[in-house]
Amino acid sequence: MSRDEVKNALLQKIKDKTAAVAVIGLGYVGLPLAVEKAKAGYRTIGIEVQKSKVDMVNEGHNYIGDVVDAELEDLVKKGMLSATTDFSIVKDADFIAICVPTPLDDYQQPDISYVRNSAIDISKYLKKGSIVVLESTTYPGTTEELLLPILEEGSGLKCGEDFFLAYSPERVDPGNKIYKTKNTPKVVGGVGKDSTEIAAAMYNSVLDGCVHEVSSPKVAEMEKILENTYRNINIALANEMAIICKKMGISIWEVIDAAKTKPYGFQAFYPGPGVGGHCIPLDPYYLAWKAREYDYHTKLIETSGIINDSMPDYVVERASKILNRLKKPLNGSKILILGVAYKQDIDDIRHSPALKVIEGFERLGSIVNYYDPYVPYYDYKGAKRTSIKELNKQELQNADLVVITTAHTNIDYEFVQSNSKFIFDTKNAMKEVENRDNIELL
Ligand code: SAJ
Repeated sequence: MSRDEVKNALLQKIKDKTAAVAVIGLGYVGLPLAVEKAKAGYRTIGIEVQKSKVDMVNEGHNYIGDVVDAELEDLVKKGMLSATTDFSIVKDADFIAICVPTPLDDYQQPDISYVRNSAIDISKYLKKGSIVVLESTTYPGTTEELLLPILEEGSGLKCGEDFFLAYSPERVDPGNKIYKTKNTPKVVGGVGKDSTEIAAAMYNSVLDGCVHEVSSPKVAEMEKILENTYRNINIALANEMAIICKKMGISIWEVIDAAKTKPYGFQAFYPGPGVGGHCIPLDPYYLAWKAREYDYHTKLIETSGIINDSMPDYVVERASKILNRLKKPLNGSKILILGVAYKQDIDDIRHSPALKVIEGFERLGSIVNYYDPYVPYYDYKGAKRTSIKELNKQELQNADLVVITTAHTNIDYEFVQSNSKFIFDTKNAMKEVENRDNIELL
């Protein structure tokens, strides 16, 4: 088959929905994507290393907040969606999406091993006339410099002739009630025009949001890094402004609300105990690492990381001053932490700054309990912790200081205010509470 025949055959399969889809990694990105592809009519198989997740999917049991339980169950029952740990199903796959983690190692260097290992496993079974699309956030160059050679060498196929390759960054915002996988615009950059066209055709057939085509995978990789670095740096700005405002006796929260009245040229970011999640605190370091290959040091990224990473200790320092005013040493004081998830109304604690705040208090001898309705227990650095069962009057009055680190919206903050000795609110979660006598804001 000529290259055009290979391309047109794949485009036809996408058009008539006979293309077989494989999604590597069934996490907060992969499972919603697999569900959307199956809903669009493509028989979809998720390849997941964790057997427990494979079993849950095959039993029709959902484990991702952004996926509708009944939809997943129905798709599995109909045979449109299934999961496996076996990569050999790639031999029958026409569209293969890689949605695996791209974490940092202990030295803040990219850990690209999940992407590399997925590519190696795919290359063993990759068939002629298929397309591979990487969705994981990564440094510019990953698709062409890392993925492409592994797929060609392992399969003996030629990219752009026998198979196609593209990058299309995931844009999942866990817990976002408005923007989901289906209605969020998608950027696509292929290795050559044909790869871009094929990848765009697949996303257009599945998603409602617009598909924005760019000239190369590098552009798509870099735009995703820009999205998240933009957030990281602006959060650092909000944090630094909060520190300055405190010194000047100005409310940062009032300042931001005032700045927000500007209808153009300003987007509000808010200070907090630090930056959590699996993207914002990590992704900028993928760029910082790659930039050094070009003898460039990303000063702004490094500085924003230093500011954001200093916030947990700043929260502990501020709390110690509050307790000092109450004539209570930090050492031996009872602290109740409200919220350990990395952001409101979700159950994910990855890189959550609240965990570092708790560590900071305990290092100075405080006795710390936490309450998080989304996180009944967690393991952190080998220590298991359990949330207090109920946020009742006794638990609140028991605490010398209540520290709000995650602004969950399902907490009765009026009740918290009227039953606590003192509250340090680092997220302005209590903005609707009238009586401010025992509340201090970051
Ligand atoms: N945070 C602040 N101040 C702010 C905004 C956020 O302190 O003004 C903190 C949050 O509390 C959280 C962290 O920063 O700890 C990250 O917050 P986030 O809202 O960026 O949440 P993520 O990381 O779950 O989702 C982000 C997406 N968020 C939004 O676009 C709103 C988006 O950047 C990416 O699509 C996604 O990560 C990803 O997977 O890359």
